[in-house]
Amino acid sequence: MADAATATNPAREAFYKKVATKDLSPLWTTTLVQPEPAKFVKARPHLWDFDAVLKPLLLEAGGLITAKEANRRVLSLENPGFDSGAPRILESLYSGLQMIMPGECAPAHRHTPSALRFIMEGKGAWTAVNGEKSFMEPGDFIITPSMTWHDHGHDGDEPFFWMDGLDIPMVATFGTMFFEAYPDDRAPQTRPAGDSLARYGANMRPVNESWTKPESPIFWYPYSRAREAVESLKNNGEWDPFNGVKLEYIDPTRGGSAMPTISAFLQVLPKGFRTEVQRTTENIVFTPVEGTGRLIAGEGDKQVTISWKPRDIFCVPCWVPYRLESDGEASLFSYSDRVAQQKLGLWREQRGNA
Ligand code: GTQ
Repeated sequence: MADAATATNPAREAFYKKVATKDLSPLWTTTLVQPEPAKFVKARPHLWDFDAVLKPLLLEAGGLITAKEANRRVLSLENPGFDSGAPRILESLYSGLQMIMPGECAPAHRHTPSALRFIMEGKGAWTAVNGEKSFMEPGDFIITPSMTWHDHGHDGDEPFFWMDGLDIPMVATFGTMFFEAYPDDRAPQTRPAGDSLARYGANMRPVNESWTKPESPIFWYPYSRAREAVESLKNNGEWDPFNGVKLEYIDPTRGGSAMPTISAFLQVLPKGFRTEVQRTTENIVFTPVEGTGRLIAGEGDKQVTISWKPRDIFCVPCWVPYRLESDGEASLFSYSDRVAQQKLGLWREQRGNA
C-alpha cells in the first residue's frame, strides 16, 4: 500500500469511520491480496512426537473420559502459528490423534467434512462406514466420505491409536457444516467386511453396477497392498529425486484421488536418501510408518530441521521449500489439499531452487 494512502489525513480518517458504520471498508487500507503465500500463510512446519507426547497424553485422557462420553476421544493438532480455538494443523486441513480402548464404542454419526484414518498402533479395532466394517491394521488407510454414517469399535485388548485427517477448514470456509448423530450407538451392518475392496479393489468392477459418487467406492486400503506396490517400484530403482517412490491412493472408477477434497499418498525413501528441494502450494501432513530421518523446511533464518520417526506427525505449509532425508529405508504416509487446489485451478509447484 502506498504510504500516501494510509498516512494520517483527517478528512480520510473521518471518511473511514463513516464507511465503517455502513458495513463497508476501503480496500486500499487493507492487505487482502498478497504477493506470495509467505506473507499470508500462518501455519509453520511443526512435529508432534507420538511416543513422547501424543500417546502418553491420550492414555491419560483414557483415564478421564470414555469414547462414548467424548463422542470421539481425540487430541486435535493445533499448529502453533494459529490462534487456538479452531483447531487445524494447516490452513485447509485438520489432523487429530484418536484413541479407542478395548470394548469401547465411538457412536455412529455423519457429517459434511470428509475424513481419513491412518492407523498408528494396536490390534482388533474397526471402523464401520456405510454399513461395512473395516478391521484396521497399522499402516492401513481408510476413508469416511462426506455424510456417510460411521462408528468405531474395538474387540482387541490394548489401546488403539489412529490419525484422523479431515477437510474441516475447507468446509468451514464455505460454511457448509452439517452433523447428525445416529439414533443408536451403532449404525446397522448391511454389507460384509471387505465388500467394497472385493468389488472395486482388484482392478475390476461389478458388471451393471454404476458408481457416480465423488469419492472412491473403496473404504479400506490395506497397508500390505500399498507397501508391496512401492516396494516393487523401489526394487526397479526408479527414484524421483524429489519424492523417492511416491504413489497416490485413487478412486479406481475415475483414476482421481480417493477423496474429493484430500489427496493421500504412500512413499518410500531408500537408505540414506536426500530429496532435492521442492515447494508446492499443497498443505501437507506426513506420518512416517517405517524408518527415521529429517525434514528440512523453510528458508534463511526461518529454516528448521525436524527429526522424525514412526508415528510422529509433521506438517509442511503451502509454498514452504522442503526436503526429506532418510537414515535407513523409510516409508511415509501423507495427505494434502492438492486435489482441492487442482480442481480450483490454484495448485502450483517449484522443483529445485528458484
Ligand atoms: O471420527 O468422526 O478427529 O467427526 C474429528 C471429527 C474425528 C470422527 C475427528 C470427527 C471425527
